Amino acid sequence: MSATLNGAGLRVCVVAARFNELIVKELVTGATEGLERLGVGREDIDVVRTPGAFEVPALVRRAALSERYDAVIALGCVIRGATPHFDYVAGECAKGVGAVALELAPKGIAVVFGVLTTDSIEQALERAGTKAGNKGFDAAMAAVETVHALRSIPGPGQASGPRRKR
Ligand code: INI
Repeated sequence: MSATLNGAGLRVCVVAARFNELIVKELVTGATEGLERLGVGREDIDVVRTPGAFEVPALVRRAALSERYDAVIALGCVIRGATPHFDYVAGECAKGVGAVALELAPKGIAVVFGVLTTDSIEQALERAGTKAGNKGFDAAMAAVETVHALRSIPGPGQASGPRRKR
């Protein structure tokens, strides 16, 4: 069965870090263009910025719990340096966004991860609209598809009970 990629009527929050802005601004553009291409209204897309990727999960959680959005897209760019900082920032960001995705799944709200974690700025550029597509655009596709996938399954208290064998 093909994926449902109709974004008409959905409200989406894009949470994007400002760190590595050269890259992240391309991800934000990719995400908003992707959402609009799927039918999400321009007025139904909000973009919220955070200082860095470490702060992204907190804003993602606030947006997801606000009851204003059907989907939240996390964007950022963490580039591996000579220090272990990379692992802490990238790890906390991925863990935090993942935790919110699971927390909000029962409510049918999609939370998707479009944060680049790369070894070099070249690799990041490749994934921000040059050689390897645009991870922000991909995240937009994933957000709309995931909203529909989540809502194709009844949430807690919505099912009519398990089918019984006759
Ligand atoms: N934030 C990023 O988004 N990307 C990075 O590559 C990065 N590095 O390399 O340090 C980064 N650091 C900032 C961090 O996300 C927080 O904003 C900061 O630690 C304040 O909490």
